[in-house]
Amino acid sequence: MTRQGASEIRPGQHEQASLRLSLEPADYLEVLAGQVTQLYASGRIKIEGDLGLGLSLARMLSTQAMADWSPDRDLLEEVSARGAPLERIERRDMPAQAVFMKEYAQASRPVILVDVVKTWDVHALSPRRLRAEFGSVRVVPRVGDYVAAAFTPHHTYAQMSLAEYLDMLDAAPEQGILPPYLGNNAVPEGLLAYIQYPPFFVPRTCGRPNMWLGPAGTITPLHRDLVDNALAQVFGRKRLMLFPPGQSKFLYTWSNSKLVDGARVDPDHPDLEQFPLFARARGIPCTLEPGEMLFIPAGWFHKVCSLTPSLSISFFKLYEPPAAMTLPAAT
Ligand SMILES: O=C(O)CCC(=O)C(=O)O
Repeated sequence: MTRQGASEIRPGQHEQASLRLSLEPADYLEVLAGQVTQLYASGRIKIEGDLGLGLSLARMLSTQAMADWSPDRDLLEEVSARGAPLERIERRDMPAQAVFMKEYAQASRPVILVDVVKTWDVHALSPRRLRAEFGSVRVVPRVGDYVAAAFTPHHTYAQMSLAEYLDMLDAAPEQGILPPYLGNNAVPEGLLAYIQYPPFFVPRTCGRPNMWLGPAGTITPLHRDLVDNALAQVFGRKRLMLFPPGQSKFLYTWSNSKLVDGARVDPDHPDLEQFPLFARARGIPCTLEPGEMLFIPAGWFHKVCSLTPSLSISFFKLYEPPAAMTLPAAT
């Protein structure tokens, strides 16, 4: 790969390569299955050169391989605008599958399910048990200004054991300083036994679940995934602000990815001079409590802030188009 010039893929080595990724051929399938951070942390992918760029390139390969369909942003925006505008996110037990599909997934309506995570062995995922059973697992938390770097290859990462990371979990948040965040890391193999896929996703249509572990004060800035997504709160609390897909015109979106759009405006501190249309946006706040699972339909914008030390697990339905895209467009 080279920094300048038209892109060209050829076998062999570029004499001015700015980045080199090496891995065993057998691990390539693991990359395609989304195991990038884990492979890197365990030394199975070697990255010479810019780490942020290397990890993001490897992730891009996997996204490309998984989603062999293309998101239709207009359709997602149109479908979500069909019902009455949501005032708040409903909380309820998981309904029958057919009801979930019709009233939430196909209707592009987020919902908080209060009974789904209750069937997990959440004690096995407590900081104490994580340290005891998985403390030696190598992890690569985001550090620095990962909010500014979000959805770009410019992330910086630290490398440590999970036990070392857990030592930081109870640190009090410091004003204006982002704590290191173990965000969007594939759930380590041994931990999968304690996690259950949401009842409304067929597991083979999802990528590997990702974990989001961090102290109070972590932030994932406003963005949307163009895939159906479920966020399960294992411990701790998170505050979210959601915006329906149809409000993309007020949020100053940008994208360098097939499946994620960033938003340049920060809903908690909007700069209305720079982003005047944001004054017309209507966000829906909600707080995710331990044991709750939020279904985020494809295309819904969300900003996520942890209020306490927190562990969430996310499930992205990557291998199939969003449910809301399976309905015929309104005539
Ligand atoms: O929990 C977080 O910090 C972000 C989660 C998220 O953005 C997602 O699941 O799509």
